[in-house]
Amino acid sequence: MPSTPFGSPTPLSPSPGQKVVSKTLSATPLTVDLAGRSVSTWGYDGSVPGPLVRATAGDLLRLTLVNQLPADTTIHWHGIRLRNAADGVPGLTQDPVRPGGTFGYEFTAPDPGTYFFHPHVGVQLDRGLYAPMIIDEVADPGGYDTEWILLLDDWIDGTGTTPDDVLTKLIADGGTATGGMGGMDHGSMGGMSMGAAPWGDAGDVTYPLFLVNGKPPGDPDVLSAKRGDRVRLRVINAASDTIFTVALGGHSMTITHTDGHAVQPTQVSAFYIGMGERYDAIVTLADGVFPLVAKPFGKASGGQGLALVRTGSGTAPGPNANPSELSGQILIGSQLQPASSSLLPVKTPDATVDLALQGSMKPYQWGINGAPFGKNEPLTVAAGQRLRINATNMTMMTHPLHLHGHTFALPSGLRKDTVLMAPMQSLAIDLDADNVGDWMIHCHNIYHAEAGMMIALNYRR
Ligand SMILES: [Cu+2]
Repeated sequence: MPSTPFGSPTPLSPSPGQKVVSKTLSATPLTVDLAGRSVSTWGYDGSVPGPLVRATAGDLLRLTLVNQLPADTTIHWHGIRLRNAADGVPGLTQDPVRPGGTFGYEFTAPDPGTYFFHPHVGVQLDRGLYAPMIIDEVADPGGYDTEWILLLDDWIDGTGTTPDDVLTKLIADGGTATGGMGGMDHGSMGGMSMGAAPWGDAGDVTYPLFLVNGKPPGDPDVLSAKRGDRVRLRVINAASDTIFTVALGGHSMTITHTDGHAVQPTQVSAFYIGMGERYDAIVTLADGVFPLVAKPFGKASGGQGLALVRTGSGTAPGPNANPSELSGQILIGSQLQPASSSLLPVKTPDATVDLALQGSMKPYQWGINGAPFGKNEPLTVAAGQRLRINATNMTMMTHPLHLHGHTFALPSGLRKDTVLMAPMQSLAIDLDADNVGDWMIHCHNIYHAEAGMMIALNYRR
């Protein structure tokens, strides 16, 4: 087998009038300061999160990855409906980028929305290798004064272990050496009235810290604006193993988009966000200092992510701020209703396939359709088909199911590219096969994915 079966992707030339956005991203080892604790990790361009990549829908992006890591890597542009050769999956769409190597990702970003990017190699996502990507609408949507991007993360790298060590231990111990799993009664966690806790056993790894915009609660990011400002929040869950509940103390939020797609505006006190999901919300700011809290769901270790919103004077809430909004009704994102602009055209599916999420903590084995990735049979589709995927979660854990290169519609019509599937839940998801290539469908718990909870969706040629 040749060592470079994929070679370099064909360069793209801009079409007449098309704007080009170029950027170089260097993946390097670095040290970050987490409230006085110095940790070694890997990141993009020397910071965690990495730099924002921003363009307008229809632009041609030319993004060059320079790999200065001591390991192979790639970049996956999460949620973008891009050409297959730029999707960043080693062995499926490209060769891994070797240490010292570079790779040019060139693609048109067709859809506005909130996205992020990260490696698609091993468990590198659980280092500091993630950054936001915003694709703006061609016409200014208006309706808000300012915008804040909030990247949520669970952090363990450099705290005496690495994500690779964590995975090795999960497999060796069959999960027994970690907290937050197997037999915990999450229904009574913290005595909070969470209703029927929807996610069962959530999370395999015990994290010492949770970050918002790269900062722990002991040294939180401070977001400043004026009282009365309308702010667009773009919330991205870049964590590897943590579902968060997000609330802004003293405020309600109006959810406007999920995974880039417009929804019927919905006012909430708090919402769940699974790994790989994004939610946009509009908030009208009150006067004072308020905690924006990302509370991990079902983690035995405690702790939380925190940022501060400041519009006036007042005492800053402490690291353990517990806004009452977290104790009320919490939105499950898949229950949002789509905006009419986000609907797929009405069409009967041309083909149906089954997708069963399977596995267990003990032994630590995860797979789809009877086997781990590499041993399972790829799903196939013909270009032009409306494909229905009958997805079933046959495990006792929640899994965020993520599809590359497309978005899908839930039975309600809600468009997503990542959806939380609760234990034993079934969900029919429809997609239009309009982007030829070989694509991944996988759990966005990066430890589950790396242990085999992935499957390919290949276009028949
Ligand atoms: Cu999973």
